[in-house]
Amino acid sequence: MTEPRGPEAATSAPEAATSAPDADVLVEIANRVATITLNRPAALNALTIPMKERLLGVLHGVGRDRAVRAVVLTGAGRAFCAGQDLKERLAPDPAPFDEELGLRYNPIVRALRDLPQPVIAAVNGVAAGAGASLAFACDLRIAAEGASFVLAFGRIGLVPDTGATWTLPRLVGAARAAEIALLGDPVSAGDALRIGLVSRVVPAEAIAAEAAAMAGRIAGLAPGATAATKRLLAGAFERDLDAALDAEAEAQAAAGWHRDHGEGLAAFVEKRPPRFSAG
Ligand code: T3D
Repeated sequence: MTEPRGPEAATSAPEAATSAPDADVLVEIANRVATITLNRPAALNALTIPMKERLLGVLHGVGRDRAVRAVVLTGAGRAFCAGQDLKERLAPDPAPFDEELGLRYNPIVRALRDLPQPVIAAVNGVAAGAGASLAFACDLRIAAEGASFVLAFGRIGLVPDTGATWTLPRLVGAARAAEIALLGDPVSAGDALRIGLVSRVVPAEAIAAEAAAMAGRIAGLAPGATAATKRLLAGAFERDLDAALDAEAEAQAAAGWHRDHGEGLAAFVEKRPPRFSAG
């Protein structure tokens, strides 16, 4: 079990250290769970260029940290994330969209996908624009009762990005995705639960504990098998049945040879909790 870490202790993954409590991206690693908090509450955690670069660095650092078994992504204050900082875009000479997406947003989505650890989006409040897209890119989504998802892109003459046109239909189906993306109406937490966009809705005051408990359960599992399960699920809609069966068989063969499988079997017959390895 890892102790809570400050910058001085995060030697294996320096990007994963919190530089200061007022940093715009916070990361706390405790009990084998990395909690990443978008931290610009006055701007509803809208994403600036430095913030996106920091988030990407943190994700890469966490991905390399074999002591971390699960990740929680959440927002400080009343919002999860209001997407792109629109005031930054109004500054003289803003970054071109292809650069912004190619260098920053899309690598964040790829990093979320490529992390071996499952990522839980703890959607504590509104998730708008690319903020919603980030939540969609996570492996699991839970929401606070007052949270909502808004694909606000159309209102400002933009198209959904940061993976939303790919993730959303896979999460809720084509018909609902079309309504959410084309009309841009907020999806309440209750509706998100009903259509399968989130898997749980909890009172606002319980969301951090709920996410920590879920992450803690994942952190107690065999990390190699968990990473393989994440990969299999992420690729599910890209494979036909034959390919899925082959991918499962290949992953299971690897899991079956791993000492964690032996430990799981031993723990079962000895009626004790398993002690899985670090990766
Ligand atoms: O490079 C690229 O740009 C490409 C990528 C684009 C991806 C995108 O994300 S585009 C979509 C960007 N996001 C939006 O369009 C959402 C804008 N925000 C809103 O629609 C609303 O703020 C919310 C629905 C999210 C919440 O509404 P509400 O009434 O609860 O809060 P508010 O009063 O609108 O906002 C509170 C403060 O946060 C306010 O600041 P102030 O006036 O008190 O100083 C507001 O300006 C600020 N804020 C909210 N969203 C953003 C923001 N500041 C900068 N950027 C924002 N996106």
